[in-house]
Amino acid sequence: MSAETVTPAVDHYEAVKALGTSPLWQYFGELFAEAPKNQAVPYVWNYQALRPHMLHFAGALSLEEAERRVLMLVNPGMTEPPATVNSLYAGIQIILPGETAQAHRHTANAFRFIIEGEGAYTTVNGERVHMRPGDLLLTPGWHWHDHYHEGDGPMMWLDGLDYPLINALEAGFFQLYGQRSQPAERPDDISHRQFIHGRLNPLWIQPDPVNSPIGNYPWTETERALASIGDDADGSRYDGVLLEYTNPHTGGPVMPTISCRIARLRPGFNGAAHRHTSSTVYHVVSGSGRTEVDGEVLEWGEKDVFAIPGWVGHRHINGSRSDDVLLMSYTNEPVHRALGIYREEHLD
Ligand code: 1HN
Repeated sequence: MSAETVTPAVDHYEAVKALGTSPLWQYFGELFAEAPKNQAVPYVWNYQALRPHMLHFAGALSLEEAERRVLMLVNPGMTEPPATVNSLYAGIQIILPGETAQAHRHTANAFRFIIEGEGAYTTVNGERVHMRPGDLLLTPGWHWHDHYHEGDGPMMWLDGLDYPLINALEAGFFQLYGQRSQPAERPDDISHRQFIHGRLNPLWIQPDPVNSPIGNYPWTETERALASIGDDADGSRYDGVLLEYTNPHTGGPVMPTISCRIARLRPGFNGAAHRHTSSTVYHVVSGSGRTEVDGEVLEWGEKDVFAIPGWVGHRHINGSRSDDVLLMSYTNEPVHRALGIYREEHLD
């Protein structure tokens, strides 16, 4: 036997790990998948099942105890942190007569789509914006907002926010106003009244570079637009008569990260199937139908919310012979387009 000393084998994997590195070849397939592998799954939230619990919490929890009385619509594939689809969140909020949801602001962009009740308003940067069912209200990032209900009966709406994206970008800030309500400093509903949706714009308003200046897109105008198109338009073979709520200054989406839309699926509409990288949350304003997604069928009815994650093939169907389906939706498509990563594929 020689007296040679045996040099212990160096574990290069351990050594490079201790040096703050990682071999790319062990991660390559995961980091560079052939196509996106989304965490979110297609899912339907049943409004009629949730409603009694919303009413329960309205009685059980005051707005002094909860910043906002909201049930988050959490995608089973995206529980930590909770999100509804990849970059977007949805929740159902309830407020009772006489209550104030205190004034605050955050860098996340938000909108509300009113589901039921009347007589509440949101004050957004000093403007009182009144809510009626079907209205779309905007609270773009860093705008002060508080809600007050001066009507009768509970008021419920869908909240949509982009906080999953804003937090992923580490750009989340939040601030309380310091008083529960902001003073009304501008005439009520003025932002809606002084814009006729991009066709007549007040020239004294300095455009905000990214956000629509309109506080409320009232349902009466949305209905009028759909009625004016009537049955004469071709519509999209995927989404029927699909309209985008626009920023009157740019013609683009209402906020930089969220495009809000309304679609009419005529009786018997049988959409073509496609998939796209952007993710979408839908709210059924009226009617009922189904969405076929890769190997699965989502059945949805009035006031339900459903999620279609990115790159999931889907087809919308209105099985009714007599009734329209009206679908409000919001999507992160503007983010994908701005970054040059939007892709869409026809299936069938
Ligand atoms: C928020 O500020 C509201 O202002 C609703 O009504 C839902 C969800 C997450 C973060 C902030 C509101 C919210 C929210």
